[in-house]
Amino acid sequence: MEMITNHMPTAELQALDAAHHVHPFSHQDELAAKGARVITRAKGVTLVDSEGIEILDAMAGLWCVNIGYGREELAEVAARQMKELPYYNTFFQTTHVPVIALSAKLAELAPGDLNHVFFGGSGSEANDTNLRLVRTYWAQKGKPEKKVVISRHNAYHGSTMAGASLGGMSGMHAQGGLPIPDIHHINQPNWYTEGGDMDPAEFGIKRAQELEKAILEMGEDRVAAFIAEPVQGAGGVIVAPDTYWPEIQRICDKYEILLIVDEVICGFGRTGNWFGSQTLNIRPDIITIAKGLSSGYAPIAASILSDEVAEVINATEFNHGYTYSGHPVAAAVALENLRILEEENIIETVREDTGPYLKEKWESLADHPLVGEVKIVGMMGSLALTPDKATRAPFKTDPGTVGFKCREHCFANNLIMRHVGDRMVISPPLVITKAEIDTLIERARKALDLTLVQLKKEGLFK
Ligand code: PXG
Repeated sequence: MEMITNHMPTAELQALDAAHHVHPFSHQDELAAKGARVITRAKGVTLVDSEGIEILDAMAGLWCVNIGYGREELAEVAARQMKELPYYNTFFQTTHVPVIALSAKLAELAPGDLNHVFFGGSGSEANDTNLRLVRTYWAQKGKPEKKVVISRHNAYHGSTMAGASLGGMSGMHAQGGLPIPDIHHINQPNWYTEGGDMDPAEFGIKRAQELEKAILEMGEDRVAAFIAEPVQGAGGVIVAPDTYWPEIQRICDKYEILLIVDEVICGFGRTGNWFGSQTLNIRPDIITIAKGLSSGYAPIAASILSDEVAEVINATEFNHGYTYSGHPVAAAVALENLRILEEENIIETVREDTGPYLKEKWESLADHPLVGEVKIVGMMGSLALTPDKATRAPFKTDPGTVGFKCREHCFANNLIMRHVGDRMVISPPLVITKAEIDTLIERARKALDLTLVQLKKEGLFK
């Protein structure tokens, strides 16, 4: 890629950024002292920074740029839609062509009888919608007391009051008075850190049965729904043992509660099928979608409801909606993104070709002295770092310290790989080629090597 320099020098951009831009999930002062890396353009899986340096984006932005960067078709569709109808709402007895077409397309793609789409602008908004919606659903059915939503520790469902409350991130709950009432968290199916001496299959059942226990303790007449990601993303790409989801499904079938599957990361090919629910054989009543819906080219999200849920909600006025629900430009961009995913067989390629290739290469990192566990489903993977493979021990320092060091080595070597605590995670654009996968693995191994050298020096690895 040729370098473009139609911007201020990097240092000036960083100074202005530090002076006026408040970053999400960041310690502002520490970041300001260092200077944020300025990203100026991107193509395929490659970002370019303000110094012209190319970076392999193994996170697809924030798990979202599924079709890769730089697809002109989406820019053209957006421009065309902006000229024709840049905005209109669907609140007061009106609708428009992009939102109609996208709703119908999503009904066709979504599993089972998930046929009814309520739009928002972000995954957080869609989960806010879900919370109000399931409570409204039960109130409509004459059961206003059924309002508790059960979720899981270390889940991520967004950053709004409802999203962060539904999520199970302790750092988020510690700020701003969360969680809001009537959200209950059970333990996550993270065998590696919490499984102790149990074998994974037994542990999976045990963790799933915490749902049943919670329902029985609170009373079925108080529980509205259970919400979960098929594979926990922001929690560290935690893949539940095989026994977990069938048991969760059995419990959801047995008791009268709704199952909300948060497909914000797993949707649109990430796991090798259109939806994570298909990969893991889950039958949701509601799914949350965002991110890959537009490959991040426009902010758009949705809740997709089953026929039965929609039937109940449709019989009343649901007093809920966002200015940008079903935004015509975002909807048109999403449709074009779905067309590309479909016509270029991108999801099939992940399932049958590049996904298995990435899996083989990613799993080859298991021989590294720092790596205690390797997980991968489709194109989302994780490595658990440990000073002692045999015992799966944590490091003798604050959780996340080592993960952060490894992440710094990745960043310095032009690989974007995130850390969640002491797990390293990847979620590359689905269009990543085999040659690019080789580069990803090479850089990841180099970062692990450099981390190991550093840890030995610091006495954190013997
Ligand atoms: N559900 C899931 C499963 C998500 O991963 C959301 C909901 C919220 O979506 P919005 O569009 O409101 O952000 C998410 C978002 C990270 C990271 O660091 C992950 C997300 C967002 C920001 C950072 O891994 N996931």
